[in-house]
Formats: sequence, structure tokens, C-alpha cells
Amino acid sequence: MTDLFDGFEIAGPAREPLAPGAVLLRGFAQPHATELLAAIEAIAAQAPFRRMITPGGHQMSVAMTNCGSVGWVTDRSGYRYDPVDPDSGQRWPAMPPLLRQLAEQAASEAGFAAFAPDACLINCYEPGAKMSLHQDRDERDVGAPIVSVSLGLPATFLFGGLKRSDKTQRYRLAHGDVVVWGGPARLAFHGVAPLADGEHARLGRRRINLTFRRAR
Ligand code: MD6
Ligand code: FE
Repeated sequence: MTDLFDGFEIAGPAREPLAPGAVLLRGFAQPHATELLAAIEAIAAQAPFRRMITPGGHQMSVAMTNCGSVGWVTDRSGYRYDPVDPDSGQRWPAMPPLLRQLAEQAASEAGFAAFAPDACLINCYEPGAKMSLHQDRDERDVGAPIVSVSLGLPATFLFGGLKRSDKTQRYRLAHGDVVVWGGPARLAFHGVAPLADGEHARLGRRRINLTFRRAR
């Protein structure tokens, strides 16, 4: 949590290591929140948030859209990166330079130079929405990190090990927090606990998460 008291920050450290290869940069995106939210609104006007169907036939509780040259999609046939939004038949909106630059800067801050994301998955959580424990392994090159930006209501992020059965740790991700994730942590299991209800000054009863990836 970040609070200001007489000009002194009484939050925890700005950089919190989660594991070798994974670091939480608290508040890293905060200075850009207004522009980020405007960019997300423009993307969602072209490619609206939708709750996709998993290969197992379940509707996800999280609503998703994408920007970039490819987007992550799931349907009955499986998970994939696709240059086309299946709902519109059009290409996904381009990744705004501001988003790409923020992701590159965060990656570089975490020790991953020259990150060049080609996909940005945008997740929208309402109270109760969750993301089950999973690995991000649909990307061709797992040598590149993932950069994750949290906006709106705080969430509990679950972070485990390379096996599904490994014990998970819990981290609170608040508005403006960025997690960079690569190297030995790249295939760690992780998820998001059901979103607690609340009211965020900018986003109301929602949390938005951006994950930037090098998919192809
Ligand atoms: C979320 N994030 O925070 C879901 N994956 O809403 C992820 O699944 C994720 O935050 C890989 C790396 C960082 C992440
Ligand atoms: Fe993930």
C-alpha cells in the first residue's frame, strides 16, 4: 500500500523480489495511469472486452481484449495467439507506443534489456472474478519476460513454483503496480484470487491488468 504522510512515503520497498527472475515494481505505472486508461478505453471501443470460453467449455470469469500484432484467445479448439479478433474478423488494435514504452522500461528496470512485446492481453476483473493457477506457455520464445501492469481495485496475486503442487505465496497488487517475470521464473505457476468488492476512484468496481508478451 502506498500512502503519503508529510511527504514521506510510508509504503514498502519500491522493488520487491518475488523469486529469482520475478520482481514487483510498486507504483511503476502510476505516473502514466491517466494515459493508460484512455488508451485502454480506445482499444475496448474497437475490440470490446468479452468473456472467452476455455477448451474445456467453461466461460472465463475475467473479460479480455488485446492490442498488438497478435492477441491471446481461447475457444473450444484451444489457446492460441491470433492476429485477428474472432469477434470482429478484424486485426487487433495496434499497441499504442506509450504502452510499449512502459513495458520496455519496466523490463529494463528488472534487468531484461531489449524487450520487444508484440502482444498485450488486457484483462478486466469484476468482484468475484478470478484466474486459476496456470503457466504462461503459449509464447514461442519463453526467453522473453512478461510485464504485468495492474490498475484499479487491488488483487491478491498467487505465485508458486514450476510444479502446480508447489506452495504459493500471496502478493497484493494495487493500482500502478508492475510485475516483471522472466528467466528462471518464466514458467512459474500463478493466478489471481477472487476479486474482493470495492470502489476505486478511477475504475469503480473493476481491476484491469495488462500483460505484455513476446508471443512470436
Ligand atoms: C492478472 N496475470 O494479474 C493475471 N501472467 O490479472 C497473469 O496471468 C500473469 O500477472 C504472467 C505474468 C504476470 C502475470
Ligand atoms: Fe499468466
